[in-house]
Amino acid sequence: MKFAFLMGTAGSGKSTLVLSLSERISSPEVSVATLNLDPGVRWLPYSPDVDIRDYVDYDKLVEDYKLGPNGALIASVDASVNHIQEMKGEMERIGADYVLVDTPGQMELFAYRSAGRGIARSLSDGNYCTVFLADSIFLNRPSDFVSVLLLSCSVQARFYAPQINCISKCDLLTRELYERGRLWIEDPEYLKDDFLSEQVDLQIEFSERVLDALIEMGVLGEFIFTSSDTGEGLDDLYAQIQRIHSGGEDQ
Ligand SMILES: Nc1nc2c(ncn2[C@@H]2O[C@H](COP(=O)(O)OP(=O)(O)OP(=O)(O)O)[C@@H](O)[C@H]2O)c(=O)[nH]1
Ligand SMILES: [Mg+2]
Repeated sequence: MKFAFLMGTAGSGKSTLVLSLSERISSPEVSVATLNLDPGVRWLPYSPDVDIRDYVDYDKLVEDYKLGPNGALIASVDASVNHIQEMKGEMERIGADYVLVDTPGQMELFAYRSAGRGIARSLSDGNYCTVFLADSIFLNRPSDFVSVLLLSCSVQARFYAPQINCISKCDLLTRELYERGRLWIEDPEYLKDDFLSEQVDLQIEFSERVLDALIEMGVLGEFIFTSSDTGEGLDDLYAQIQRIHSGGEDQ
């Protein structure tokens, strides 16, 4: 089983992409299972084959420990670790070729707590990649996009797994923003020019160094524009997942 963990900014379209990508990948030859790891989610656009909510009761944690919404989410994600073997057993019984994993809306709960990486590694026996979704709204301003590049890097640094970056919901971009975004990704010098012209004096040196480091790390040039609405980029995304899993890049 090959796992892809979808992570990204809140509301970036992770759950919807689990549905659209699973529909795109599924065929008589290729089977796909879905796994929901968001313990607090009320409604999902798909019916998960395996669901953390069957093991961890978010509402009960709120009640029993008098936790606020974020405290209960943290406790829920941490409690998920105790159920890895049961979820793994369920996944093995299903025996799909690919498992698409939906993660909590509050990205930091999964990405930045040790529970997240532990769950990813144990569930998949290290056979996983991460898919980072940057909402297309972050293409509105150069500084927004640079911030989301930093987020993408931080996920990469945490999981240290092969990572695919996507600009999600690209159908919502105006033609102008879409083309400017593509230009930024294809030639970082355009992003640098636009980014630096947006900064005020004191920020320029710091900003330039941050962006130079991102460019040097090669984070740009690897973003796929995806849309669950129009299906744009889904074939590319699947091809990248296949390439990672067949190319010996597994962790
Ligand atoms: N136009 C458009 N809307 C989308 C797309 N993908 C998701 N949405 C909408 O964006 C909203 C959030 O989508 P979700 O799939 O719930 O996003 P999420 O990242 O799982 O959200 P959280 O788990 O709450 O962080 C919903 O209203 C979706 O219908 C897309 O490709 N295009
Ligand atoms: Mg979601």
